[in-house]
Amino acid sequence: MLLNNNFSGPSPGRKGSSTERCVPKEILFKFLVIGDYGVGKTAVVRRYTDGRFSSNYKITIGADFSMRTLQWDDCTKINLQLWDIAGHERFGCMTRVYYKYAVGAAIVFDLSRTATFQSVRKWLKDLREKLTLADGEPVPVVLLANKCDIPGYSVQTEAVNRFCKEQGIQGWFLTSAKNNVNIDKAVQFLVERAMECRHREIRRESDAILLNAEGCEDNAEKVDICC
Ligand SMILES: Nc1nc2c(ncn2[C@@H]2O[C@H](COP(=O)(O)OP(=O)(O)O)[C@@H](O)[C@H]2O)c(=O)[nH]1
Ligand SMILES: [Mg+2]
Repeated sequence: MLLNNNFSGPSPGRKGSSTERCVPKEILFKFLVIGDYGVGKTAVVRRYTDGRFSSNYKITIGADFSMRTLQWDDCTKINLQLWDIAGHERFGCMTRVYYKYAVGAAIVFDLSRTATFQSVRKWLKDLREKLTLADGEPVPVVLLANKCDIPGYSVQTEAVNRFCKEQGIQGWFLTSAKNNVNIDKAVQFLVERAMECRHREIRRESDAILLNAEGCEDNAEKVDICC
């Protein structure tokens, strides 16, 4: 298992005021990086976590994960785990194990190979069948149209737009792991969506606690009256 733990300094995320006092928090986000073989999943992950590109990656067996730490705001650090799932594992029973506890996914395709774009639909279906957030909502997804450095690519951007709208994919980016185009932006987008889901979950939990507490007060009053 590959572990690159880079610390990246002040976040592009939401800023907290330095005068505000807060309890320091560390969050772990597990993100999946999925898509057909050869689309550049390993290259994307290495670019994001190492800042490097190689034209010759060893084939990924099963799954690797790499880490990068983000300072989200003055109080919050996010430890981001990027799980690079081998393309040939697709729809096998192992993906279910790798998907577990993930809170976001980047689906990658190769702009110069139309078939890899057509596969995105299957990857998305597989993901949504096997994984939901704790509240039952689908995990946020970002689509990476990779290898945009290759001139004259065959997949049309209007087709990607249409597909994302139709499938409820929140965002997509033209990326190049080779030339470092939009990789940080795409991951940042996913982190923001995952943070929104996390806040929704926290709100839901505190509402439930509040409701329970109100229920207790009601019961307490009833007890008072009857005794
Ligand atoms: N031109 C170009 N080649 C890329 C890019 N990303 C990956 N590659 C190449 O595509 C091939 C497959 O990449 P890899 O990351 O191993 O794909 P994976 O099987 O999805 O993990 C390798 O030769 C990479 O160097 C990119 O953005 N542009
Ligand atoms: Mg790989």
